[in-house]
Amino acid sequence: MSERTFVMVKPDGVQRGLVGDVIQRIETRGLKLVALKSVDVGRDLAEAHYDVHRDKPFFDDLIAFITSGPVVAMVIEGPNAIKAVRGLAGETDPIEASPGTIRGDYGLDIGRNVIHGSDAPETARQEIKLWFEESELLDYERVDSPWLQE
Ligand code: DAT
Ligand code: MG
Repeated sequence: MSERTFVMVKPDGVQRGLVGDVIQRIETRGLKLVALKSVDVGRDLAEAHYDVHRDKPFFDDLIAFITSGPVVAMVIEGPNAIKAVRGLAGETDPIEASPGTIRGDYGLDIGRNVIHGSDAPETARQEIKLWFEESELLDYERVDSPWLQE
């Protein structure tokens, strides 16, 4: 079943020059880029995005981090895209993330974990709506799709 997910390269990933690597992993996995933009995240957008974590002790640090520099925001589509991207990302805490995952290859600290990916279909819908206008989401087929899916 094809689905869409919201993906973000966080400010640490942008500053460390990891945007291309993250996108390459997503593309070569066979997932489709539906939308892509750089965003200077303001406080309102950051708080809306992380609203579910508002009461957590790390909330203020999380907002400070995510507003500390540009991010790259994406909508990614494909079969089980949510699970596929979460798998590419690895565990939330990079120390627990397997080598071969983005966080396992590039992270050491839970507060600098390079990438965000939506965790469920409803969250994905909310996050895509929060970050993108409907007109920014492209509708096209990858020419290699018959070679990616039976
Ligand atoms: P994920 O990003 O894997 O979906 P999450 O939604 O639980 O993880 O948390 C959102 C972000 O908040 C996470 O990427 C990093 C930060 N975070 C989570 N738990 C944390 C903790 N215990 N201490 C510091 N930061 C934390
Ligand atoms: Mg999450």
